[in-house]
Amino acid sequence: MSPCASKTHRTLSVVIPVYNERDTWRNLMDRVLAVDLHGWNRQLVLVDDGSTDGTREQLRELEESPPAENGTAFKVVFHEQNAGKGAALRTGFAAAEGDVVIIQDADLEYDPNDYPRLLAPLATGQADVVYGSRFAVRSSGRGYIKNYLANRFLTGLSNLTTGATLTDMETCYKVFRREVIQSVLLEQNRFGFEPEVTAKLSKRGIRIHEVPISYDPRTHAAGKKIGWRDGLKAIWCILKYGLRRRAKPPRE
Ligand SMILES: Nc1nc2c(ncn2[C@@H]2O[C@H](COP(=O)(O)OP(=O)(O)O)[C@@H](O)[C@H]2O)c(=O)[nH]1
Ligand SMILES: [Mg+2]
Repeated sequence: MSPCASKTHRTLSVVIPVYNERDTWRNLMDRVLAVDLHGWNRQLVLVDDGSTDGTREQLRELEESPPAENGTAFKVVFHEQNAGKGAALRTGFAAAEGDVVIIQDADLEYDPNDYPRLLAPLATGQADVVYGSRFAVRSSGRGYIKNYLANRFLTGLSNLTTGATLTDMETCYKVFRREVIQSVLLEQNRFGFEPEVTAKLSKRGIRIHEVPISYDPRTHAAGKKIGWRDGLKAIWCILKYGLRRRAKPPRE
């Protein structure tokens, strides 16, 4: 079913955290603008996370003269200092105004052509939250074997603590009804965001719907920044948020 089958002219907010991505963010933005969303309007929310490689200045120019794209609104927000992907996302979610919010990294690892397939379960009311899984189909790229194994391990550990049955908890493509993501109190500033949001949604009894997506992994030389320290932090966050009990209602 096409994403607009049940309702047209809804808006998708694409939240893009950007940190030192001068070689990719513009190309990424063009790809986001080129996707056929079958009637959805678009809002792009770009959050510069204190870039020091020239990206910040480029984004200032975009803020002053955004491209005139039909049905697309632009918001550019700047962090004074680098604060991390999680912090950039919190800023982006607060600025989002669409019906649905998707997270889009500013590199070219994920393909915006997957948006219609990610939006479909939300458009039909089947789901409030959708994750794009890189590992649900074998044809998708896997990147470094160490990253692949770390992702599988972290997803398995996360499932054990939340009761979910995800195949890719660490995926960038997380899509939410805006009210849902704006109602989650988030505190992790860096990559701890992924296990934190997954655990907090699961604890609320929100089922996360997964759809397969494609993945074109980049190398460290091409700018990939995530490392083993982020993996250790993810384990800590899975245990911290996953093992935390649901808040009990106060006693009479
Ligand atoms: N690594 C990193 N990425 C950040 C930060 N703030 C925002 N981002 C953005 O968050 C996204 C994810 O980062 P990335 O390095 O691509 O992660 P990776 O591809 O998994 O290594 C990218 O769009 C970054 O530009 C930060 O402090 N560190
Ligand atoms: Mg990336």
